Amino acid sequence: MSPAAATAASTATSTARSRLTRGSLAASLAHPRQLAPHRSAASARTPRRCPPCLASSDVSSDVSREELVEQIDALKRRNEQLEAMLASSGSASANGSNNGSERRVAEVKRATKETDIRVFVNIDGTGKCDVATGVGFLDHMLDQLAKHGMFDLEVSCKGDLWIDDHHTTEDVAIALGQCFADALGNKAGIRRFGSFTAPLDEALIDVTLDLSGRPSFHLDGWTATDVDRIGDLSTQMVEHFLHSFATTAKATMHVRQLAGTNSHHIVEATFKAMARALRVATEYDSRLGKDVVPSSKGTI
Ligand SMILES: [Mn+2]
Repeated sequence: MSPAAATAASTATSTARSRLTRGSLAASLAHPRQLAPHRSAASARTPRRCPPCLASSDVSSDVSREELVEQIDALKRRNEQLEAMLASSGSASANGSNNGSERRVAEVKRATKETDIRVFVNIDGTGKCDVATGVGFLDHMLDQLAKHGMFDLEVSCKGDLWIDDHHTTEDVAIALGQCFADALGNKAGIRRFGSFTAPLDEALIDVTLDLSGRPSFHLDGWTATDVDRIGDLSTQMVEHFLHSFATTAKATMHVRQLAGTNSHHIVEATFKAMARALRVATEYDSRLGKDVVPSSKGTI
């Protein structure tokens, strides 16, 4: 039975009940000709069209009031189940990621003597971010990546910060790049290329990337390293992070500073531009079949 039919049954039943006078209610429910006139040859006085769902149900002339109420309740429950099924099937097709069958998510766990890391990425996310690396400014940058890339991102890292921020920053980048590579799979149907120029006050940073399968990283005119540290993150490690990410994500990535003097602005604009460029490159191309790899070679 369709949800519409179930709704019709419920509505028709309540309509039938509302037409009964108060005095005849019990008797009429005990003899439910008004609900199922087609079952009663003697009910020529009340020729009414029978709802299709009642026609197929087991309403009979000797059914009790309690049984009728049970049947009505069962119809309502079935109606709710069907509506829930309809709602869930609707959201699944609206998601439509990875040929409509697979979610573009990945998790990487990486444990060494230097760091113990878990990273989870949902490419088709909403920008939810739950990160704790122990390096505050790195957490802030990962939040930019999630928010502006519309990725859901979870990162936890217990690193050897008593030494410095090097292993933590580098290994988070390695796990993150691996997550993107894993979640994107064969990259069928995606745009593959992405480019974005992000301003932040005086800073203007362009990130152009190609999820090419060939790791290549280039940094041009980038002056954030004019200062040694931003908060608890050494600026040299930002370059190392970007390079490590591009390597494990197997992406070609160019970062160009077009303007900027404040290192905090330069780094933050870099992550925002990278997030937006990644968002474009990982999104599905509506003109490309979802099983088509965007490469003249046929594989990336
Ligand atoms: Mn290193």
